[in-house]
Amino acid sequence: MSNSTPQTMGQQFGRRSWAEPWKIKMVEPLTMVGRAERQKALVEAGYNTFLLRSEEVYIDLLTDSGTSAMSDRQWAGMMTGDEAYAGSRNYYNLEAAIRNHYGYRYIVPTHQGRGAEHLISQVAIRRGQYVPGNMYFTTTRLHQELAGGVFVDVIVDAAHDPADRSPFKGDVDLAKLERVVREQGAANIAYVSLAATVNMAGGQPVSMGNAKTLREFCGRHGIRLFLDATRLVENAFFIQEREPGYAGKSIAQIAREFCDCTDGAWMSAKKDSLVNIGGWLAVNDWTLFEEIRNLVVVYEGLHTYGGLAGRDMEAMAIGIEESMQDDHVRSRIGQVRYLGELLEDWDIPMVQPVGGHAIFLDARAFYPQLTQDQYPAQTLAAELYLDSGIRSMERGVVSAGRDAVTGGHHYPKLELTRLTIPRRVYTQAHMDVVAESVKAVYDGRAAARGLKMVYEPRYLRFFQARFEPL
Ligand code: P71
Repeated sequence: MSNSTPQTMGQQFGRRSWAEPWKIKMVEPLTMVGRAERQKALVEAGYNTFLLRSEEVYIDLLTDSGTSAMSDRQWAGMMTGDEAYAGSRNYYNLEAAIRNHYGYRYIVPTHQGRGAEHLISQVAIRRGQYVPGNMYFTTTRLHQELAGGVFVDVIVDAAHDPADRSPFKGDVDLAKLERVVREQGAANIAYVSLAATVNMAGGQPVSMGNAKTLREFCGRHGIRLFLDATRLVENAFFIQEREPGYAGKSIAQIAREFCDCTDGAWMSAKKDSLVNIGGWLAVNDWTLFEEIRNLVVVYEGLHTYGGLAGRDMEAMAIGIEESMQDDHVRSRIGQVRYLGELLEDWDIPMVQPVGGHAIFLDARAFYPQLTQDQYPAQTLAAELYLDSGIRSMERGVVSAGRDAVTGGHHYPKLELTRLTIPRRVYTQAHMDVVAESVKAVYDGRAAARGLKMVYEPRYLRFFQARFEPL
């Protein structure tokens, strides 16, 4: 949307009032269960919110992944699905939307983000190579490790401190990156893995300045720079808001400028792109693309569908267009901030500044009586569910998993419980309910005892691990 388009009534008339740029056409009833049933459900789920049935949940803030509401245009697009095995017209629409908005030359669809992570890791990492990145993400790091890579965190220190209010806590620390390159040699760096925004840091953005510096640095050393574009649209909003020189540019212009600093990207379209399933991998280099296109048929499907139905690709193509509209992004991040402001008024400890997709409660500050071996963030997620049926997600020591070499726990500095806001799904009144429940759990914090893990799966343990109260 161009900047000359009138956006909100507030912007037209200088009024304070503000509202979502959509109205609701179809509703889905919520289910609410009583406290005794919640207690029972929690025990049956092994105190793991991933193991609850969604019918036992009142307000579902587990994730913003695949949980957004599609628009009427997207649903109409679903009906135009061309379910051909090869060369579906919806694939070409998707390719055009990605080329237009993200700017990459060669594209394969994948069933979701981790399908794309698998492919890029297999084609771009040689066993023993290093992969520096701006903080780990669970599935991203696992695929890098399964391909024989060694992930190295090179994010700025501020990212590890929930109270630090720096505007771009997703930035790569160039001194850290330089050190890895110097010590290991450029030939032993598979690529730089840049996520925008940084999920595990609290949805924190990367500045355009940092992306341009990385472009220059990687170019100089002959290292490729790949982007995790999963929440790039939200990153673009923060650049527009916070970085000098970008206030007059649209989200779409900023997103494109950011991608132009990189050699390719993987995407979980289940976030920014407003679909319930889908992803893609895109690169500019033809030789690399040939390898990707060859591998995609082994793991996902033919290179013109990559595990998706034609209708899914159409919904994604339309979702990409909608996701880039300034009004939409402002409304989406505005809702997250609204919840953040309610909690801040009550001095609830959380990651600051509030990021793009979620509130990240600081479970260490909630429960100073618990060590990380007693799983404070997992405990907080369980307490929130018990209080009000709100489902959140642990993002602490359970998510961090074990060291691939020593087998010991990773102990991340950040021990967080994430309240993730789906796009276009809940109203401001739901946010009020959430805030009051968080406040009630905070008021009862002294009674928390923590949990012990009684079952631990080998990969991505947080999904299926089971716990019991201490
Ligand atoms: C989120 C998810 C979904 C998820 C994944 C793992 C554990 C728990 C929940 C997925 C992402 C992501 C980024 C930055 C790649 C993926 C994988 N996030 N990069 O936050 O946030 O995409 O789920 O489509 O495979 O709840 P995928």
